[in-house]
Amino acid sequence: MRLGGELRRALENREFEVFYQPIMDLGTNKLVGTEALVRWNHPERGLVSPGEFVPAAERTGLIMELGRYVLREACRQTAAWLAEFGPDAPRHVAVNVSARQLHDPGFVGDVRDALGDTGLTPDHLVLELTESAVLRGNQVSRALHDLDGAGVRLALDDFGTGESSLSLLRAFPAAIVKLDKSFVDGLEFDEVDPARRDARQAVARAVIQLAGALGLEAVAEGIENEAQAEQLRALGYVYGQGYHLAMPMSAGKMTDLLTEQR
Ligand code: G
Ligand code: G
Ligand code: MN
Ligand code: NA
Repeated sequence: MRLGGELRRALENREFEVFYQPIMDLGTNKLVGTEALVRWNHPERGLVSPGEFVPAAERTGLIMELGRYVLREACRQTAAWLAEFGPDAPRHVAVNVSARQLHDPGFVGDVRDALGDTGLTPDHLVLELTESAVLRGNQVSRALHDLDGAGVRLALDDFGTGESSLSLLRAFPAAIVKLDKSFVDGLEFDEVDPARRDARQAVARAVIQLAGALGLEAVAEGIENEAQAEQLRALGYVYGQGYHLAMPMSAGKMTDLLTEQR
């Protein structure tokens, strides 16, 4: 079966599962939020990463239905954690949104419905968008302003890798920038090529300064060791995400973690 057809079958069979990766306060090491990351529990292949099927879902348009499922499930689960764990629950969930979803005229309505039906208030939801998704057209801009007006926060994902970061940040109601992991990777040292490390530090510093000047929160992604976390703290980063801090995990595993930390 071709991937497109297989994805439709998988959606019908409820083979997609939402994992959650903690977003941490780098100073206190407390969990502040999560990023929702979809996984495919394939009957033969096991857990399949979104890198392998999100592009196909985008091509076939199935991303619309899959995206609605992830959004709704992430809102439902986060509302449940807030009800069960109160102040110890993650304060927000960040959901990735594809360009194709953002261009759909029904997208803002889908977001409102997901919030309304699950009872999650908009201040607990973050939508992660890439620069290239945001860069296209007036209708997208209108949708983004509507979402911002509704109280949902918008994050620019993979920040620093896109085409026109600076002008985009002025035109777009972002609340959060996520420093791309390519700038965190090798931030701590590079014995072979120290200039490479210096260049990354310069980008990481520029992004935190820009965020400060524009009143945005910055989250550093892809932190894989303590030396990187240390560097980021020294540069002024408050929030971080990465395998060193916590892996993406199932909702059940996250609930166990929240129970232990309570
Ligand atoms: O294979 P890997 O796990 O690295 O792939 C992660 C990619 O898939 C990231 O770019 C991430 O943003 C994207 N992704 C994860 N979950 C979702 C989702 O629910 N919707 C969309 N559109 N992209 C997702
Ligand atoms: O494009 P986006 O930023 O949404 O991608 C998130 C992806 O990065 C997810 O697939 C997630 O599993 C992955 N990820 C999270 N933390 C780390 C990390 O520390 N190192 C690497 N290489 N990938 C990470
Ligand atoms: Mn993301
Ligand atoms: Na990213």
